[in-house]
Amino acid sequence: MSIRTVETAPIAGQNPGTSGLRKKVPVFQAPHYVENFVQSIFDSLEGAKGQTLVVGGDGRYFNREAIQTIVKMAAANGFGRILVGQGGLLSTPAASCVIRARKAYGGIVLSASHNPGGPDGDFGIKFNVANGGPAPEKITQAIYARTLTIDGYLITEAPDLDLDRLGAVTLGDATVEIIDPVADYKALMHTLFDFAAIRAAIAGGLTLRFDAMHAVTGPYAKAILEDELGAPAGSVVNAIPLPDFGGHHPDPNLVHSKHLYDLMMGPDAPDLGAASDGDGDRNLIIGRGLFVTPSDSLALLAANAHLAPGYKSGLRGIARSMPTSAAADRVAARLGIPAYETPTGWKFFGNLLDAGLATICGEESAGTGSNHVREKDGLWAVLLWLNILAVRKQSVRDIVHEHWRIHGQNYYSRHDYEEVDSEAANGLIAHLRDQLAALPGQTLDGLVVKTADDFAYTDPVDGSFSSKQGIRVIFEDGSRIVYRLSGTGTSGATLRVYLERFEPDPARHGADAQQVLAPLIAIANRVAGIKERTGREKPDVIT
Ligand code: VG1
Ligand code: CO
Repeated sequence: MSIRTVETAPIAGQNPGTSGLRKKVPVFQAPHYVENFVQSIFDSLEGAKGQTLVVGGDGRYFNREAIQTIVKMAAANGFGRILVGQGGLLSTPAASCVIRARKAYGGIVLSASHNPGGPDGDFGIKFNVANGGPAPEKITQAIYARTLTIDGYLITEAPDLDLDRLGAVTLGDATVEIIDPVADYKALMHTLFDFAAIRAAIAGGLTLRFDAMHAVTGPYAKAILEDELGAPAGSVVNAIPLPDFGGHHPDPNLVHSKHLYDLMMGPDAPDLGAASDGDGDRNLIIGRGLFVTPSDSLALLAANAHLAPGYKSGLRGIARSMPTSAAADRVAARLGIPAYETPTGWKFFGNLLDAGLATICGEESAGTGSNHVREKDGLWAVLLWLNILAVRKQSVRDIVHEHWRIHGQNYYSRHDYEEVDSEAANGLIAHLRDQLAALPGQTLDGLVVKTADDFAYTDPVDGSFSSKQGIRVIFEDGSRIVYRLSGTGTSGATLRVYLERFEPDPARHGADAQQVLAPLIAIANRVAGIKERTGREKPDVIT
């Protein structure tokens, strides 16, 4: 088998965002597009010769084609062993798990996560490092820099591999092994959760519905929730991964999981409703009659984690992304452990987890996870919830209300304006930056601005510095408005407005968040001039 060197030229725009390089499928299908980016990854690595690389994706359109190319390039670039999930599948948390369990050098994960798939949908490529987590900014910046100068790539001349047949084959000097995508992950879950207790609770009548949204989590959820834990067949729905996710948007929020929400609010609701996204790293949690905001879910999981065997000795610390509500901080304060506030994106949790500073991390965007891998993990969150329900033998609603009584409630919502004109969105943020100095001390609709800034973060472990991570306007009463532009979209800009208000009084808990936050929403719209600058009357998605 020969290795071919192919001449190429730089392609503009191969700049990884919040979570890897994401573009429309036709962009990735253009000549040399995948090859340039993948070679730029390999060119940015040191000491990869002879090492193990993990490759897999969420099964979306173009997954298999991209994997064939990547495997042939990895072999040509000197990797000794390439592990590929059967059928080209590996959820993001499972990829992280396999990288760690098999002591790989790193992994390439193909996914555009919650973005739609199909021929006109989105695709993405992400590189993860040896700890199993997304490459830190230092590396993604080096990869991008390389894409601007690249002039050639290496690829093994070979017929396509059979991605469906388990076992090892030789490709040039490398061995390619097709592995069961679920096995390592399932084994890890067994070390963390009390499967016997959950199984007993389910046998005793605890009911659940898990919507895999025709994305990658289906096989994992079937194997664990139905086969291992005994949930009746049909508890996991939309379990077969499809290249176009069945035409749906695999984003487990209240818009795209409305059917699940309606079920959970209706008379036939099971005890727990959950869903995961395209690549399996997000989770939606709905109790019977009660949606649990991701920020609250993080706080609740942290407060109750000790009920699961993997966390029985307690947590070292809790980390959340800056826009995530401060509910988790209240738990950390009560437990007497540190709380960390990082920029958006899981890559910022890696150092805290590696250094043992934090045990549980989470984001308001429906991502929660722990030190068991270095990605957020949708099914892990569902299992931890089930473990808690099995031990506490209370409803989700009762557990949440009790949590609020102890800690207070952080009312929270995010408003997204999608596909906004990029110039208008950048102008809006610039306009906010211009106001930062003048805002503190001002009274807006009766609320006094305490501080206003552009969030910047210095990593406490390696000192790396990230600036311009979101505009914060914080009021005297602790209420908060955060504005930032998405780093995962593929067309135009997405403006995210995050709103939060703390309510200590139990008599006022459990009200409608949009109503409670209405005064803050009005201020947020006015200060940023959202209507004037974007032409939008209302957000596209409210979560
Ligand atoms: C979004 C979320 C962020 C998450 C990221 C990747 O980023 O806000 O919290 O880490 O998606 O998640 P942004 O830049 O669009 O706000 V996933 O499940 O898309 O890999
Ligand atoms: Co995802």
